[in-house]
This record gives sequence, C-alpha cells and structure tokens, in this order.
Amino acid sequence: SSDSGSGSSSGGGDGALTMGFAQVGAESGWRSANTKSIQDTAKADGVDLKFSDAQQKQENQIKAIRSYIQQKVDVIAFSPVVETGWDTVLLEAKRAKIPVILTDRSVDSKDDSLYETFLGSDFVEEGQKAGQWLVDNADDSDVNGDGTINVVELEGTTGAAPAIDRKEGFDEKIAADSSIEVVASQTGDFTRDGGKKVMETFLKSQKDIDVVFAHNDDMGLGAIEAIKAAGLKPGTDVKIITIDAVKDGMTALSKGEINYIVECNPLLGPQLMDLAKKVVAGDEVPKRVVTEESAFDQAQAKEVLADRQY
Ligand code: GYE
Repeated sequence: SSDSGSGSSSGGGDGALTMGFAQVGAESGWRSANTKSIQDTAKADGVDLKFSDAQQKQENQIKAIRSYIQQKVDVIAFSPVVETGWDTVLLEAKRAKIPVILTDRSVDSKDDSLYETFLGSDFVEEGQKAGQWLVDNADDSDVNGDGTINVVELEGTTGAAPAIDRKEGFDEKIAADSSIEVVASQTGDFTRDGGKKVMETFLKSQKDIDVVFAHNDDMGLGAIEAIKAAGLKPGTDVKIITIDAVKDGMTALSKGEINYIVECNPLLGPQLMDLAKKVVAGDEVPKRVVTEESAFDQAQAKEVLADRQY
C-alpha cells in the first residue's frame, strides 16, 4: 500500500535503517531461534534494531509499538501475540507514516491497509499435515485397542493465530476418520511447563489416551515428562504429534518419544530484513509471504538431526 513508509529517513540518524521489533516473548525453542535469526540478520545487514520482549502480553507489545512510533523508527515489525485488538495502535503507526510488517503471526483485522505485508507460515496447513498423519497412521495409533483413537490436544496461546489455525487444520483432516476423537483440549500457552501441567491433568481426568496433539514441540516435550512420570512410555504407550521441529523436538523424535513433527521455520530474519528494506524504499512487496516447510517422521529426524541449526 501506498502512502505509509517511503521517504522517512528519520530514526537512525546515520542513514542506517532503524527497525523496531516487538517480539512475543521467549516462550519456546522456536521463539529463541526466531529472535536470534532476527538479531543476527539485523547485525549482518547493518540494520539498527530496537528489540523488545513482551512476555506474551499484548499490552506490552502495544506499549513497545507506541514507543517505536515516538522514536520515529523507519519500520516497525512485530509478531502479534493474539490476533485481535490491534487496529488502534496500527492506525497510530499509519498516521505517523511508519510502515508495519507482520512477522510470524498475523492479525485479524478488516483493514489490511494497516500493515504492508505478512511474512510467516501457513498454520492451517501445518495443522492439516498433523491431522493427515494421524489419519494415515490410524491403525497404529489406537494404542489401547478399543476401536477409538482418543486424542488430547495441547493448544497454543489462546487467541493466537497458530493456535486457532493449527486446531482448524487438524480438525478438518481428522474429520475423515470417525474413530478419531479429540476428547480434551486445553491451552498450555506454548510453553514446556504449560504442556507438562495440562498433560498431568489430562492423565488424571481422561481414560485411555492414545494420542497427544501438541501445537508446538515445547508443549509436547512437557507432555513427555508428564507421561513418563505416570509410568508410561511416550511415543509407544501414547503417540505424540507436535509442530515446530526445533532441535529438542527432533532429538525426542529420533529417540522414538515423539512420532511425528510438522516443521515450522523460525529463521525469518533474512526475509524480514529484505522486506523491510523494500518497504522503506517504497518498493512494492507482496501482501503475503509464506515460508517453506516440511515434516518429519522418526527415520527422517535421525537423518537431519546433526545438521539442525536450532
Ligand atoms: O510454533 C511456537 C511459538 O508463532 C509459529 O509460537 C509461532 C509459534 C511456534 O511459541 O513454538
């Protein structure tokens, strides 16, 4: 879109591009890899990066964005912790003629002139890949052998795009097999501790859990701890499907403690800096840039583990 952005050479002072980045937090291995990618690329590209960690709180992100507006940065990028409630602050950025790039997570807004572009994964597709794997492996996944595949779901942060979309994609695919049933679903806030605590309550409240679907590796890793503490064998007595494919997740997958991981690529730094330079220069950029990713079973995890960067 047109009027926001080009020509604002303020902020840096020395001519360097100044970016204000409002990060979600440090809730997961994925997030740490994402932060490192952004910081490393900014450094390598000579981008003056102002970085803030919102500790998974929207109000902190809004505060950070307002301070970037006040500091007259050249471009604001952020990964919105939840989908809704951004219009006011994004309008403030627009009025200040500071372009905004959504990174990793998107917003749910009717007005798409409030941001230049959205760079990130297709979370619905990730959920679909997870659900499709379960449908394809349904016979092996009825661990308790009672004809029903009881799935417990560890959801990401309530209201976050990846939590909403991954659930949607998963549900869509498992609908093809009436023996698969999600018997309980609760948020673990994308953290290892959250996943562990929710899994502990599931293990008490649910009978015959066959499968855990965790919206990220960290919650799946927390669930593994809870499953072991209950005297069960993760990956065997309870099948586990997760999303991200960070090193700890891939290690558990190659050890047989997780059964399938859908990849979500956190290394968004290079594409983000590229888009930022174009946006600030007033060049056209696509409204949506989707990251490429794949998925891994246990054998594939063993093959790629040694080369995994994060
Ligand atoms: O999957 C999870 C992180 O928004 C894609 O956030 C990201 C998700 C990622 O906490 O581990």
